[in-house]
Amino acid sequence: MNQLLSLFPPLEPFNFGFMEKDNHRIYYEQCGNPDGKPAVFLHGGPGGGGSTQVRRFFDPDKYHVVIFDQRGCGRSLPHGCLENNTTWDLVEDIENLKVKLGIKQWLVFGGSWGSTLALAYSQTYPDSVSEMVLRGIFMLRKKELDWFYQYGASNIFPEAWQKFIEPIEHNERDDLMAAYHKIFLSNNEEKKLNAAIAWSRWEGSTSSLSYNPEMANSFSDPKFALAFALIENHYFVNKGFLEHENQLIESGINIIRDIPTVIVQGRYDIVCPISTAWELSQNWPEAELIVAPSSGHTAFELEITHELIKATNTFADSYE
Ligand code: STX
Repeated sequence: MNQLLSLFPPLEPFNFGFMEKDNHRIYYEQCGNPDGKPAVFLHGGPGGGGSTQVRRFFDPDKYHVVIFDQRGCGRSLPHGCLENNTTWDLVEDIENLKVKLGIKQWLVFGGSWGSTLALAYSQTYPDSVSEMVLRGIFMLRKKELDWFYQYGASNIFPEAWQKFIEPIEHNERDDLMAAYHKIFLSNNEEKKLNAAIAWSRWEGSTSSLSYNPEMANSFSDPKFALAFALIENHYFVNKGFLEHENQLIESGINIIRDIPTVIVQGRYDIVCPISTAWELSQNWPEAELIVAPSSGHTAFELEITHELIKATNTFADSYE
């Protein structure tokens, strides 16, 4: 491969604010060129929040990038709030934000849970979406959740797995999702926080191709971990609030078939194994699937960053 494309230089938003809805205050920011091609960034988790790094996937001269923190996480308030917090609330938030900012259509960029939400949004508001760039495909189906939270990924990262199951009593380990849910609903704040850190650290330990202690540590930050773990677990026990589990990957595809889309997937993604991206692309051959051959899950794997930026650059060049 030639020289890999890497993140654009760090930048500050030209505007930020909060969108008030229900009991939530949703943080958003606008970066890049106000007259550029509109794009919205959907972060993962759910519950992961945005970051200053994700601004850097878009050429700031060419793009008008909107980044927001989904309900209950990142800079949005109240922190960790699960009330009025479903996939369909988030879909409405995206559309409301678009209208509020006077945008007609935008490119939707999302990885992991961001790819789930991108499909839910585009299948609800297809006319709002000009293109999509999706990464590390996650469709929130039982087999995907079982792989990561019960049996599968456990075989590849056994040291991290041991720490993940530690907060759970032996007799409850046959359903870790439910056991964690019970703790998260309890009033034992100390136990809850320790469990949230263990839950979150598991994902931080498995997101890079090779174990990255910095990433594991950043996921262990108590404030981050609490929202991340509570929100993820809430969405997962509720099966993503989908009508049926193949809604996004099968029946919804006809609605978005013609939206130009690039799917970037790490071959060795342990959080969201490539088989899901493959199934998606079998159902949606019009979308371009790019496999990063030596990469794991995160958008910051070098090959994945390269492919994501290549995709945003290509779509920017077709914008007049
Ligand atoms: N969750 C996968 C996901 O969406 C099962 C995800 N993984 N890590 C993240 O999101 C962040 C980097 C946003 C924390």
